[in-house]
Amino acid sequence: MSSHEDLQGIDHPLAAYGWTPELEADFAPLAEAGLVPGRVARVDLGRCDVVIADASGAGVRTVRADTAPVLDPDPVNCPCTGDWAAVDLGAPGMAALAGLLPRTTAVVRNSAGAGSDGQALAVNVDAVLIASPLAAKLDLGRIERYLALAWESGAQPIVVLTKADVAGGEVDVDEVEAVAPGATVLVVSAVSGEGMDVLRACLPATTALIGPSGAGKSTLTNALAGAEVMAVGETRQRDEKGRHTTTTRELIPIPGGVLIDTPGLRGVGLYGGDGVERAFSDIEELAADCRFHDCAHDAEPGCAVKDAIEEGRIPARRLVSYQKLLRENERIAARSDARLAAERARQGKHQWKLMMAESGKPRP
Ligand SMILES: Nc1nc2c(ncn2[C@@H]2O[C@H](COP(=O)(O)OP(=O)(O)O)[C@@H](O)[C@H]2O)c(=O)[nH]1
Ligand SMILES: [Mg+2]
Ligand SMILES: [Zn+2]
Repeated sequence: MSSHEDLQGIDHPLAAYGWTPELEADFAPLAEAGLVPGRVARVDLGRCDVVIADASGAGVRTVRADTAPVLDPDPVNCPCTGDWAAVDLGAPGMAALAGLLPRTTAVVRNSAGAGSDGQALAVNVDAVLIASPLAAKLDLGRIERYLALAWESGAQPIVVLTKADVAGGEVDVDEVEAVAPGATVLVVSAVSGEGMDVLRACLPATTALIGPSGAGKSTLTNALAGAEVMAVGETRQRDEKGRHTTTTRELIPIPGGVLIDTPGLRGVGLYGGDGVERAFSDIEELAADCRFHDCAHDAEPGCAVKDAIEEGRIPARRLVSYQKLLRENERIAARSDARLAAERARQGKHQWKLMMAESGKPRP
């Protein structure tokens, strides 16, 4: 993960967007093939905006590109804001994405609905800012859920308690730090400027901003960008007929890197992985001292987690929250196993058809 300083060392207009010498080296064969590197700034149906070096090679420009060549049956693997792409500027009709570079990190949620599809919210990010407003009563359970999602992405989570100006100086940072082991907790106000310098100093090359709608994400983005780049107070976008449109996630240049502002999410379902274990590393560590290795921390004797709760070292609420998120993750894992099995079955059929075409009759 690159710091601002590392990036300033390379002479490429996309360096301001997080392009590194390592990426440049990986890209060399694609450049040989006449493709140019670009960073996906936003994605719409079948199209995306991608930032590439301009003709002078000193600045950048944004081009519209067709995403059809890189669409994938699994929505998680479809182009997402933050992807590094190989762009074919000479494709017939309009520029097209010819490939996506392997991702370093991905913030993925279980998309709403009954299916088991995941949805990538932001990829190739170094840090995930979890915005939580001090204007309302702190929702620790929600912060824990966002932390599990952030840890699972592979990026470093940072909890940002926003709207400090309306909190009246009564912010219990300790209480939030207790639910965020391994993460930094900051208190900021985009209105008074409190904490903004500390936040700026924490930001790596690429940062994603997540949190419920109204948390002050777009206001924070504007403050960090030093310009009104995102509409404030807009929780959902509608098209001219008043229908809700695809929610947009935008890549915004800020001094020293880029920020991905996400629209307020109704819910963030977890999408498997070990993010919950990492978000609850305090409980995981205690559990290692339980007498039974498969202790459910319920009524077993010698339970180190229950002991910690009784002694007031962790709140009972936190154990309930941990177990709830673990169960949710197990459910989605079971569903995606079923989906993978179905996919494999389909692929099997497809292979069989191909073999039949070759030999004229099905193999036994
Ligand atoms: N007092 C105060 N209000 C804020 C602050 N940041 C955002 N707001 C207000 O909170 C509302 C939601 O902000 P917005 O940035 O749109 O939140 P988003 O939905 O997370 O993008 C708007 O009315 C903002 O003016 C802040 O630091 N202090
Ligand atoms: Mg917003
Ligand atoms: Zn136990």
